[in-house]
Amino acid sequence: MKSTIAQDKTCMSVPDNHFRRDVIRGLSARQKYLEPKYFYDATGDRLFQQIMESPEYYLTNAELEILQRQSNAILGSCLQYQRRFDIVELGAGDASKSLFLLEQALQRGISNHYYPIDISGNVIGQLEQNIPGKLPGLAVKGFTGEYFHMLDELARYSQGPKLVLFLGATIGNMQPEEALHFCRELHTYLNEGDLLLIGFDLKKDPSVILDAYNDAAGITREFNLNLLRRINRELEGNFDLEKFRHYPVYDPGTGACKSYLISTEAQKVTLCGDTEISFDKDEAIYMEVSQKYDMRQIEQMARKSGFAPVQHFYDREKRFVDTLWTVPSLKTVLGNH
Ligand code: AVI
Repeated sequence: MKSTIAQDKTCMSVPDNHFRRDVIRGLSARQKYLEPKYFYDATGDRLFQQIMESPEYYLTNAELEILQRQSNAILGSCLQYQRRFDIVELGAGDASKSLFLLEQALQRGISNHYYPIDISGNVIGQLEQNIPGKLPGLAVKGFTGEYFHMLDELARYSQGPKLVLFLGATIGNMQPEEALHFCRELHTYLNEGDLLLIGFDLKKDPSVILDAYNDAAGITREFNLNLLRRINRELEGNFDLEKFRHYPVYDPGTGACKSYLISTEAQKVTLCGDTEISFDKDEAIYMEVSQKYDMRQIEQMARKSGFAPVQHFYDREKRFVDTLWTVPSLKTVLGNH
């Protein structure tokens, strides 16, 4: 399979930004790819909301059930390590799940500071506006930007013990090695006794997983195609969406559920005025991984990144887990070797 790619020549009408550079780099690679963070423009946000409400996408309800039913137990477990702590959330979104935990933590006098971090300023603005009305007494200070940059910022506001939430199986959108690297880096921002509650989607019946990324109403298909639409709009692209097919695959051996867009014919697409991308018939654009884990892999990831697993919280059907990890004391770490 051979495809020819013209170099990006500077086109004045399309600004030279990260999106432009990342799209051109991805579509010029041998295995073409697009970065999933770019799914989330205003239409992408709306489509993702619809995915979460679709009957096939079990992840959101499974995790909601965990937070609804077990927030008290989660906090009980945290109390073994800290009497009071600030709650930090990475990728807070609308915080609809974390609200259960925040409410219990506030009522029990365990926490009255919530620091949501999100890449979207819109999301943070909404949280700062809405949460104080729902949970009076909870101080909310949001941060807009990349997680680790914002954790650096946060250090100026919160120096005490922390519970960090990283929910929604967002870690699944990283390859396993990348996820491990991410957890290691997160560990460097935390202190002994700090806590991390992290959501993983679990390996299960492969057809249940595949259906979640191939819903009958075609919302996930639209969600993927919308990124081509975004390229058309923001980078003066001319993708014909009719000529790309949504193709998700799940490998029960590795736990990787990957989404591709397949070019249904040989074609050329132009971006940014004069950058030409050639597609062979049946050539794939790799769009996203949604990695599934088993508990052995999760515990291994905790230990390899310097955390100690504390307790696992499952939904009733054991489809999903929110697992609580802590930063152990150096004494404990050395004692284990
Ligand atoms: C955000 N993330 C955890 C979703 C997932 O399940 O990987 C994104 C998604 N992509 C298609 N459907 C949902």
